[in-house]
Parts: sequence; structure tokens; C-alpha cells
Amino acid sequence: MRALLLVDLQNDFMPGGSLAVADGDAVVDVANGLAPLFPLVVATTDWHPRDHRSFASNHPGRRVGDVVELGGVPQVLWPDHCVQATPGASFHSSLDVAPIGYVVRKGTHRDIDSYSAFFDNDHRSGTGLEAYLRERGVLDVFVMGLATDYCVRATALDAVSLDFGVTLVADGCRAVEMQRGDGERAIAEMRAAGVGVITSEHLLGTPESK
Ligand code: VGL
Ligand code: ZN
Repeated sequence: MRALLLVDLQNDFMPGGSLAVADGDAVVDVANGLAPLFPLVVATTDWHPRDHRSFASNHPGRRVGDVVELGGVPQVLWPDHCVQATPGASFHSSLDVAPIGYVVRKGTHRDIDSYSAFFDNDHRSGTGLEAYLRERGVLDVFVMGLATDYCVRATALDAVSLDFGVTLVADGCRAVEMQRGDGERAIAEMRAAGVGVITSEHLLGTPESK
């Protein structure tokens, strides 16, 4: 059985949001097109308390982009984003939520970030997603969403380490690109770890065949 993982298709990562990913809203149509092809669709949400330690605003004297240590691992400081139950944490209004069977909330603990849908960044606690997928007999996951160089990357790499078959839907992803090339580097890293990389056409059938 295979599952589609939709990573963080939330307003704050969309153009106009507080941690906007360029062209991020372009992937919503990809998600809507792919979801009906999967028996199980899981969506992740970044779901931070207002005092989350990944926010630069919670570190007086620090700025967005600075790197600190959190839970023993390096932590990039971000603008406030995806605060629990705020409009920025809601799914993009064009996302078809009907096919979504399960929503993972991550980044909920103040003192550690969670890019991955599976584990906090220190890999000490899990989100419950692994057990959820295994109980349903999922062996293969297809991953897409925002952002390629953070939450998509971490989710795909953890899925590989958990021995799921992992495929990245590349046109369903966009990158933050704090440094130019981060998106491409993340894809190379995922590929090297054993992630298959395809485009949505591969699943939908090519438009030329219509
Ligand atoms: C993300 C930075 C901070 C992401 C989440 O969804 O990729 N990036 N929090
Ligand atoms: Zn976050």
C-alpha cells in the first residue's frame, strides 16, 4: 500500500505568508491532482506554540537566519510562522482537504523543532506517523510540499531510514533557498539516500497522451 504525504501546505509558507516560499502556491494544484490516486493521503502541519524557540522573536538580539543550538542540534531562526490555530497555520484555501485521512502536527514542543513528519530534529521523540502508516500496511510513501530544503527533505530522509520506499514528486515541491541552490542540493541528497525522484506526470499520465 502506498500513501501520499503532503508537507506543510499552509498559508505561512505561501506567497504573502510570514515564511513565504517563492511560487509555493503552485504546488497546491499538484496535490489536488494526485490525492485521488492514493488510497491514503496524510498532510503534515507545522504547528508551533507562540513561544517556539525556532522563532527569532523569542531570542532577544538574534535575527532571522541566525543559527543557534536547540536540543543539541543547530537551529536556523525563522520569522514567527504557523502559530497554532492562527490563519497562517491553516491549509491553503485551494487545497482539497476531503481526501486527507490524517493530519500530523509537528513542531509542537517549545524547545525543539521538527522539520520531519516522523521525528523531532533531535530524533528523540516521534510524531506517531510511523506507527500510523505501519498499522495501515503502508510500505511506500510519495512526498511533496514545502519546503524542499527543510521539511520535505527531512521527511523523505527519515522515511528512508525507516525503510519505507520513498519517492519525491519534484514538481510538487518548492524550496526556501536561504542559500541559492539549497533546493537542488536537497534533491541530490535525497537521491543519494535512495529516494526516487519523479514528476507528477509520471503518476497522472503525460498530457501529450490525451
Ligand atoms: C519549514 C522552516 C521552518 C518547512 C518549517 O515547512 O519546510 N521550514 N519551519
Ligand atoms: Zn516551523
